[in-house]
Parts: sequence; C-alpha cells; structure tokens
Amino acid sequence: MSGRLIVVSNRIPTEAQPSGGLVVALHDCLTTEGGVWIGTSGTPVEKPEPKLREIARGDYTRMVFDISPSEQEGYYLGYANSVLWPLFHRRADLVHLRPDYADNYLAVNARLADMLAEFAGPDDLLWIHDYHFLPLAKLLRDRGVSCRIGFFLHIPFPVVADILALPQANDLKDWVAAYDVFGVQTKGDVGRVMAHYRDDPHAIFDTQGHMVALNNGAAPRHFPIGIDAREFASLAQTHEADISLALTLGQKLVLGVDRLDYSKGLVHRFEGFAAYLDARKPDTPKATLLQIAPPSREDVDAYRDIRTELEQTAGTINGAHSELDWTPIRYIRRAVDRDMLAGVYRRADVAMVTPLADGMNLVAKEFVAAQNPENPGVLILSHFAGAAEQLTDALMVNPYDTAEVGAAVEQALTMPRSERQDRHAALFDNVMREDISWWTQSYLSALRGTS
Ligand code: GDG
Repeated sequence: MSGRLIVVSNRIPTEAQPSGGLVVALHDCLTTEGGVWIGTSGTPVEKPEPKLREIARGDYTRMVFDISPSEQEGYYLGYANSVLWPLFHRRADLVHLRPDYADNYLAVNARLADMLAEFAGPDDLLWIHDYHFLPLAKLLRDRGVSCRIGFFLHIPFPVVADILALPQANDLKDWVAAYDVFGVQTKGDVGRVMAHYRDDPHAIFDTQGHMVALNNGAAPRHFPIGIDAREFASLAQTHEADISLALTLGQKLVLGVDRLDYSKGLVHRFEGFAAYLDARKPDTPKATLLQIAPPSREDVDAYRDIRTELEQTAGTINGAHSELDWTPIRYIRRAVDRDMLAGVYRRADVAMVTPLADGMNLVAKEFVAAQNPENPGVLILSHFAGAAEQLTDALMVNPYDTAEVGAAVEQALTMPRSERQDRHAALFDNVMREDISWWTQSYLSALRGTS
C-alpha cells in the first residue's frame, strides 16, 4: 500500500514546537511517518468555506478548515464538551442537551466528510482522533470513500446506562461500527464497547462471549497511549537544577498537574490531602501540595463552577492548617513551561494523579519518566485512570475515599527508599517499553491490517 497517512483531530499544532499530550504524540508520529494532519483553524469565521487550507509543509503537511461562531458554540462547546465529554466521563448529571448542539456537531462532521471524500484516495489511511468526530467514518462511507479508516478514542468509553442519556444512542452504534479499527485506551474500554453491542446485529460474538467482529471491521481493540519517555527523562534531568529549593520552604513536595477539569478529581484530591493533614503524626514530614492547574474550556459553565469550588476548598484547608512558615496547598491556575514542569516532576517526592475518570493520564507516565531512579518519588494513582491497567506498582487509591487518599499520602511520604526504588523500577520499565512509538506502531499496523 503506498497511500498517505491522513490524521484528523480537532486541534492541530499551529506553532513549530507543539505542546500537550495528544498533539505531541501525533506530531512525533507524523514526523516519522510523513503524511497530512487536518484540524480546525482555531479562529471561527462567519461563513466557513468547504475547503481544506494548507498552513505548513515540512516532515508532514498541516491543513485546516474553518468553523463558524455558532458551530464553535454548538459543535465544540456544546455537543463535544457539554454532552459527550461529561457523558463519557460518567457525569451524565452535567450533560446539557440542546437540539442545535447535535445539529451543529453533525453539520461540522458532514462538511469535513465532504472535504475528505474529495481529498482521500483509495490507498490512503485515514486515522480519526477523539470524540469530536465520531460520525466521520459513517459519513465517509455514505459518500463512497473506500480507504481504510481508523478511530482512536482518547477518553473513556461510557457504560451502557450512561449512553442511554444520549438522544443519539442508536446512532452511536452505527458511527462506531463504520470504522475498520475502533481503538480505545484500555481493556476496560473494550469491555464497555462490547457491552454496548450485546444483542446488536452489527456485532458477532464467539461462543465464549468475546466480540470477534463489528460490522465488516475488526472487534474494538485497546492501544494504551504512551509518552516519549526517553526524551522526557532527559528533559527532567536537565531542568532539575532550575527548580529553586525554596519551592517548598524545606518541606516535602507533593505534586498535582492537571487541566482544570471536573474529571480530574481536584476537589476530592484537596480533601484527601486535608485528610492527611488532619491525621498527620508528629514525626510525619510536613508536605506542601503544589497543584498546577491551567484553565481550559472556560466558556462552559461546569468549568467555571469547578474553579470556584476548588478555590473555596483550598482556602478553607489552608485557613485551617497553615502555619507562619507553611502553606499546605499551593495552587497555580496557569500553564507552566514544559521544561520547568519536567524539573518540578523530578524534584517532587510524591505525585497525586487521582482523576474520577480519565482515558489514560499522561501526567502519571511523565512523573515516572522524570524520576531519579536512585531516589525516586512515589506515584499515587486512581483506579479510574486508564494508566492504572499498566502502572500497577503505583499506590492505588479510590479517589472518592478521602481517608484512603490521606493514608496513601502518609504512606508515600514515609516509604523506605528500597520500596520506592522497587516500585519505580517496575513503573519505569513499563513507561519506557510501552512508549509513544510503541503505541503509534501498534495502532498503524492494525490500521494497515497487518496485525
Ligand atoms: C486527554 C485524555 C489522555 C498539563 N499542565 C501543563 C501541561 N500539561 C500537560 C501534561 C500532559 C498533558 O498536558 C495532559 O495530558 P493528560 O493525559 O493528563 O490529560 P488530557 O489533557 O485530559 O488528555 C487523557 C490524553 O488525552 C492522551 O490520550 O491520556 O486521558 O483526557 O502532557 O504534561 N504542560 C505544560 N504546562 C502545564 O501547566 N507545559
């Protein structure tokens, strides 16, 4: 097969050096493989033309298309981030249904399908990313596109009971079944996709109850996304010395790094940290929780609400526990430079990665890669992060159980060096082995039909 690799995601990098998990991963993949990366232009225009525009060419080509202000509202802020995102993160209570949201979502996908139908040849490989474009393969097949089309879902696949809150629940079955490869992050996600197709004519199950085919394509498969662990480890080593030792006033450093999003469990995390403060024994080190939380999707109400709640919670805990020379929670509501971030990871004694729902969570992997193997920090990891399937040597917690989280903080701060080293060695081995190029190659060989 000699066609091009065509990658589609909502956001594509507009700067030379991309940042952020998905964007960095796909940039590395396309730099190696070559091909075309297509996404939205990022600036809504009144009358979007149904045309792909090339914005850069190098190791690979970048192309964009426009959406209108009302599509930004209905497709992006609406259906993608106020319907699918909360629903897929087990927050059906936050789903905001409006008919114009679904209309805009389908209109943007249909316009993109028209453009791709003209652009893609039969030998090309189309790789579609994330919940913004679930209907694309179905729309492309309706337009006669015959090339192989794969999808990768970066966020969790929902349970059947939650999917029923979606007016398009039946359409979702058709959308998913139209892909040649439907890729998800974890085995748990594969199980939930299969549950969605029980008794559905699209799916064929074997006698043991495993799905063997979905429509004409393969059964859904899991491809846990990784990071460029080697590069990140060396970044952390280089920038460790940049981090001022005054950072925690001589106390132990506990770190959290998350987009400010309700799925990341930040309020529960602060309450879990407060449980450690409440129960702290006199000889347990004093620790400061440094929470880096750059804001995201601030035009969506639920994101404004979580920010207010988090700031109130931090204020209450600090009011109760601060001393003249110690503020237990430091909270930074802006992005930190990636080099500095790598150095802070390495400097941290403990990382709290405690989402209530998360497709994978790259922060957990970055923290592991950044550690000094001689004196590594401890990873506290939620059962509900996709990374929990791979990083089984972390201290696992139920993020809703604040007493358990508090006890894990205490255990992490007092863990003997030999146990820290053993746990870290096992985690590091996984993060290095199942890295970003392993992920890319696994997915692409499935999409090419060779595995
Ligand atoms: C989605 C899924 C899945 C964060 N703060 C700063 C900063 N970051 C970087 C981290 C990391 C990335 O952003 C966050 O990645 P996550 O995986 O943790 O989370 P999502 O953004 O929700 O990503 C997730 C992922 O897609 C990939 O498939 O793992 O489950 O939700 O790389 O380092 N980077 C900088 N400054 C910050 O302040 N420079």
